[in-house]
Amino acid sequence: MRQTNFWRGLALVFILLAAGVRAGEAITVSDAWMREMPPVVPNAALYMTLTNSGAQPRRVLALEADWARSLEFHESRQVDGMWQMQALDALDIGPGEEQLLAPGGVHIMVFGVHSMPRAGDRVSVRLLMDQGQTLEVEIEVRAGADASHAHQHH
Ligand SMILES: [Cu+2]
Repeated sequence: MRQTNFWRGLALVFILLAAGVRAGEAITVSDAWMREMPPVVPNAALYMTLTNSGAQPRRVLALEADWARSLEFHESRQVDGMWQMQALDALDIGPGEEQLLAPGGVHIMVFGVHSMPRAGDRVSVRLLMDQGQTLEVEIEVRAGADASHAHQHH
């Protein structure tokens, strides 16, 4: 009887571990990109789509990249005809929801770029998740000096 309980307990542990792994994989990232900026510009903006296919709300707590000093979630908003950006503490993605990070809306701001990536490069950023996981995301660098969203107000 004691043996049976032991094995049952062990089986439960494995089920919980498997559930934990699944929860960590519930967030997927697609279409991650940034626009190449002139080398003199120290900042850049990243865009991507985050999908939560799990049953739990998830949160991205922080962001890291080896090629920049710091990263933050930002939200662009038009207030009285002027574009303003506000830093967000974290990014929430509800169960079954999609968060579209795109120009003119929520985006990831990159500060203190050590060396501006060039069009065609691939760089990576790390998303630090609420349950301690880290999601490594590959960013495609696209050409085009679109000065309209050059974040010169930083
Ligand atoms: Cu910004």
